[in-house]
Amino acid sequence: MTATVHREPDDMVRVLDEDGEVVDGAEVPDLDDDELVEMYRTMKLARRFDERAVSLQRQGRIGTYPPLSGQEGAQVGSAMALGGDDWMVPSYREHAASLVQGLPLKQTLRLWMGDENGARVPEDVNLFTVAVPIASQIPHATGLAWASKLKDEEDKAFLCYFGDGATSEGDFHEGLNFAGVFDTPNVFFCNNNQWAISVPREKQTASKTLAQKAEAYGFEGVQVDGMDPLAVYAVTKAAVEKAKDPAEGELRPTMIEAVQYRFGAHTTADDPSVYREEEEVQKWKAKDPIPRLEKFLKRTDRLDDEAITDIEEDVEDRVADAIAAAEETPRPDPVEMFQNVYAEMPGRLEKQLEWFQSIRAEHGDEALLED
Ligand SMILES: Cc1ncc(C[n+]2csc(CCOP(=O)(O)OP(=O)(O)O)c2C)c(N)n1
Ligand SMILES: [Mg+2]
Repeated sequence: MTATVHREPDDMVRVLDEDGEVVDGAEVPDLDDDELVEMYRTMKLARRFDERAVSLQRQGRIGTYPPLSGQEGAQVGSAMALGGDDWMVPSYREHAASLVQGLPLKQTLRLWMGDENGARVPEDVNLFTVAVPIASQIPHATGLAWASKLKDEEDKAFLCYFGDGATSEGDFHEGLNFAGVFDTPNVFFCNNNQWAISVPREKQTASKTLAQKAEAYGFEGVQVDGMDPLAVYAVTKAAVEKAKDPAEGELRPTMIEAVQYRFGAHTTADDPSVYREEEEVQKWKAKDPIPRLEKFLKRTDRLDDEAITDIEEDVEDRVADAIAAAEETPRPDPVEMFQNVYAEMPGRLEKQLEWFQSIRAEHGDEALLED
């Protein structure tokens, strides 16, 4: 299996072609029928969740939302490759990966509805909180993995997600450099979705691939077709295994560049038609990971139209339940904005809180909250 990560950085790993056929020489990863169908179901759930979340934002029921459509294969494929003791360190678009790791969809909705409690990860879920400052989670992931190594744990890998844009940040280089030097059990997973808001991949770096940047830090970088969930699963699994149990003379970390596309806007605050051509979007939509896996599962008799209808009904219900649960949750008290930032509130924040309480007393909560 580790052969998957030992290759040239531009030798892209593929299992399924755009028609869901297994490409020549590729091996379907070792997942049983139920797991393969579960992969499909989770990708469909993520897609439907995404559509509904964008619609909720348009209706004013969510503040801002970063859509993931197009990226389901990379998220679900990689997250399914983690074992029960492994950790996930996300960026801000990993709603599907976080779901696989155990974060309820309701929590993701609460967060983007502006409730910090949405970022409260359940105690038994090995997941870090959403990181919006680009690349800031990368040194955190290296630190976590280093701490684990210093404690001689040896049974945990730390998977960290970030975007193509993040590879231009100092934190990316510092995080990967330390990972190489301290030989930490990390998997750095770059979701190269071709755009960093309006900045295209070509403006991000003159390097031929993003994966090759890992070579400068002494460990493997590998490209994978990020719209092929089976290829993503295989590569991530191999990288996780290497992180925990490297061969003689081999370093633990790997950087995976998952080449993919975001079909929608960067966030609901963005209009992508201003900076990219519809033709480009259509070109990538032909690579959609969901019909690709569906065709493969149908052809190999693991899925039929009846099962797909059942999955679609189940997905609809689960998304509706998550939305109802999120909307039924009592709104947080506005003073929570001031809490949980510092262990001890600094004077200037105390002053702002006092001022906030005074205008609240003067005008009443009705004037502060939207309808
Ligand atoms: C340090 C920092 N600088 C700028 C921003 C504003 N910002 C938010 S998302 C983004 C683009 C990130 O692109 P990429 O890393 O490719 O991730 P993607 O959103 O495409 O998944 C920028 C510049 C930020 N959040 N943090
Ligand atoms: Mg990007």
